[in-house]
Amino acid sequence: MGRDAREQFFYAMLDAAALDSAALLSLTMALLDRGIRWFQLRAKGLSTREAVELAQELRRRIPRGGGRHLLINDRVDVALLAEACGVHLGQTDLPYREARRLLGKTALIGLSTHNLTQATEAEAAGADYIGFGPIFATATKRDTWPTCGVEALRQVVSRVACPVVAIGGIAPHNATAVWETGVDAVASIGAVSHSATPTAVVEQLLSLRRRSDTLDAAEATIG
Ligand code: 3NM
Repeated sequence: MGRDAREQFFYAMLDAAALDSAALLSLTMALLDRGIRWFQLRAKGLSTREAVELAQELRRRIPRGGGRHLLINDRVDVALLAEACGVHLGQTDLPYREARRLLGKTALIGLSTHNLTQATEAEAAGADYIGFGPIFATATKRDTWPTCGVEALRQVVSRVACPVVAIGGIAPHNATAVWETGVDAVASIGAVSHSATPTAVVEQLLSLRRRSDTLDAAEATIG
């Protein structure tokens, strides 16, 4: 991913537990149309065969090039079979080093982290980016770590050099505080997937980022 993750700002989570395949594919197309370029398939409830088929469908819709990236949550086998760009791994998934051995040097590997120690370890291991969360309480992932809050996120953003993606309970009503930490991107499942107008929610999240940038610039001018 390198630093170009900083150009992206919204990291789309395609969760097969939140959307059926048709809705997931149609959301993907709508987000691609709006210029979103980072996508992660989270196919935890699907059989291996279903996960591979869905990943391959997504791959056809998210071809390489133009800065578009498809990553697969957890499943290195699915990523390889779908010729995805890489994987996103949690703390109890395959270790970074083993995933790198299977996927090779050019694959992208993102790591989920939940505190500063994990974040600095993930960066030292070589993660292309880290996910950090859950920032706020979320009903989407019940087996996750305690909420971290925005202050912990701010600390992580200031201490690691690799791109940081914030996740967990992020929605338009609380996103400004998240953007103000200087985080590179936000990810959301619930607020986007459960909305009747998911792309409008993404636009709102992105416009809150622009607004927090404008406020920063104004504060710097005022001193
Ligand atoms: N990972 P929401 S939280 C998939 O903290 C996932 O690593 C998390 O929450 C982590 O639906 C989470 O509120 C669920 O966007 C995403």
